[in-house]
Amino acid sequence: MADPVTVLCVGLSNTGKSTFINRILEENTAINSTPVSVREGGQMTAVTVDVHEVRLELREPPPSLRGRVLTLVDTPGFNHTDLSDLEVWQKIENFSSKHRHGMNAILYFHAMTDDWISPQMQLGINLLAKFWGPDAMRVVTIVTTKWDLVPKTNAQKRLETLQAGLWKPLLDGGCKIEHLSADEGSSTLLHSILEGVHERPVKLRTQQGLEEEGGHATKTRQTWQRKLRGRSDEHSAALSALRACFWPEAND
Ligand SMILES: Nc1nc2c(ncn2[C@@H]2O[C@H](COP(=O)(O)OP(=O)(O)O)[C@@H](O)[C@H]2O)c(=O)[nH]1
Ligand SMILES: [Mg+2]
Repeated sequence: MADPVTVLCVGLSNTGKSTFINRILEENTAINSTPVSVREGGQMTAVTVDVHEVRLELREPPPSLRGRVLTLVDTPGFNHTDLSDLEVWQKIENFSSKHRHGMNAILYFHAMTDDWISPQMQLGINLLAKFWGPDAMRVVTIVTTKWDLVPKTNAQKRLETLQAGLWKPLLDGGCKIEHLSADEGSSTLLHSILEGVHERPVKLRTQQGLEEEGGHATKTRQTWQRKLRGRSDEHSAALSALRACFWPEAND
């Protein structure tokens, strides 16, 4: 049987990853797939705690993908309410390292309503660039969402700032950008991504034999593990402080 085509969706929480996947599910034939949870009306409830795979058959696949199962992978975002950035990354890393075919496409979601470059946004981009490596940029597409919630000129300005700064290393590596409209467009976008899908999927660099890179990748990995652990500690400290504030008796 032909290998499945795997599309990994990553990005901060609340950027529209699960909504995108659910729209595709509505329009195609799902195989063993249940919809993924979406934040109702943008409420701050915690959703998508685990990496979640949905498998489906496309109603009208591009000719090169006929007869192949499509797997869409939803992931919890950085800045998650209930998970530290380290836990989020470990879940993504764990999933990717078990997925022996690698990823045919990686979609990095960005909400145009996010009007500042948060540390988590920076972290997500860095992990993408460092761990998937420069060769992976050929399968990465930045998907921008929530255009309907921001005045067009503001969004355009934000986009230019991101392209010239935070996203530049990805774009220089050949990563593409697609804009997703709120009401329609998920299937159109998926089709355009699948038409350019690479037969040579990418794997996490850590999977490819660290010795090839003369230990450089190991060092990169250790540095990022340290940074993530630092963020994880901050997260735990913040939660303890909140707990102490709201439920002081719990600390007695
Ligand atoms: N207005 C608007 N809301 C959106 C759009 N995309 C997603 N949402 C809403 O944003 C919230 C977060 O979406 P969700 O898919 O759960 O984000 P995730 O955390 O990245 O999976 C939900 O309430 C969605 O209905 C969009 O393009 N426009
Ligand atoms: Mg989600």
